[in-house]
Amino acid sequence: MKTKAAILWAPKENWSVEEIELDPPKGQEVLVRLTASGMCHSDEHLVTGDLPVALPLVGGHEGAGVIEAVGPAVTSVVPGDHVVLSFLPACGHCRPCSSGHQNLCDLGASLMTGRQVDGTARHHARGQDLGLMCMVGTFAHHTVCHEASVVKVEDDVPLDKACLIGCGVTTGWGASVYSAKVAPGDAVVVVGVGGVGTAAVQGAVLAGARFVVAVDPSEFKRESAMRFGATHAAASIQEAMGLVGDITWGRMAEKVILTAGVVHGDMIAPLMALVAKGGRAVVTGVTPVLEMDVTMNLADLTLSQKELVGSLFGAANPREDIPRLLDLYRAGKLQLDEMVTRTYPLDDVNQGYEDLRDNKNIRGVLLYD
Ligand code: CXF
Ligand code: ZN
Repeated sequence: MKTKAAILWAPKENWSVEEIELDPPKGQEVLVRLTASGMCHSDEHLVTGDLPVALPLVGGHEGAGVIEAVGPAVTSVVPGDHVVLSFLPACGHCRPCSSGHQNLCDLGASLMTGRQVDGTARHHARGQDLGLMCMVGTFAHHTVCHEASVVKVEDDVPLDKACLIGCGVTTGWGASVYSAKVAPGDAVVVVGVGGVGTAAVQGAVLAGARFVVAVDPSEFKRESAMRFGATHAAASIQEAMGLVGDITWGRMAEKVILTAGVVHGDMIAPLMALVAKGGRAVVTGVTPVLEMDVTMNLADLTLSQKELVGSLFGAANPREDIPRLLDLYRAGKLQLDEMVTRTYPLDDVNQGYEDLRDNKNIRGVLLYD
């Protein structure tokens, strides 16, 4: 069939919205008619080259839609099912999946190849095979992906909001709740309050933090974070240092979460200075893959018994946590509607990323109809 998709043909170029050829789903694959896709910063990293992947590729990895057809070996969904596309697959059978770490599913090995699990492509344009961002490619009206990448949700869930759970919201909320293990009474600092950071703020609030300090150079994002429950805001880590010292009587923050758009090794030393004795810093965010150096004071790590941990997709289990977060949304305990700053048709994907670069959006969402 033919459909429309946003393709990145070469680094540093704009997304090209064009008609593509889409093959039918094979084996365990599904055809999804997409309703919406969040515009995560990680797709911008493809453009800047911070995430080196094989091009050309269909962008987007934070989508939701309706199953239109399934391959002969699919068992978990049927046509008509509403689904959220998870940026990480969860097969449910491999060792990580079956031990409660679905975010580390072995099928994730194909994440950066841009190919289907069997190594081939279903998407084609200009006579070439196309890869898929995170094995899903949600900047398109339709896609074909593995059933491990879709999680069935209830029919009444608004898919134009549910799409955010496929990456950013789960990444941030889980960074607070699962990776940082924010506990009642903790002082928490969230560095970077775009989409992921805003979800981290919400997770910290729900977990009972007494203070949540939002750090971001953008005034718009700092003000926005206060509406999502942050108690204080600072424009830089340096500024946060004095503030956190004041409000914790010098103890500093039990939990610090770094969700900057691009994470560099020289951010770690100042980050660790915000952490209290016995506290924990969580790093989630894209880091240029060739960067090897991290600046930090090892004596502070041991003598103050601090922890520094990485977090992928908020250490969440997509099959359990995507429905859990939607339940919280329906119960009014997770704000998703308010996270969507602007919506765009697929044709305006480049405008959406310009707005992201200009710090105008907490989340931009592409809407398809
Ligand atoms: C990223 C993490 C690194 C690989 C691409 C996707 N996560 C979400 O945006
Ligand atoms: Zn993402």
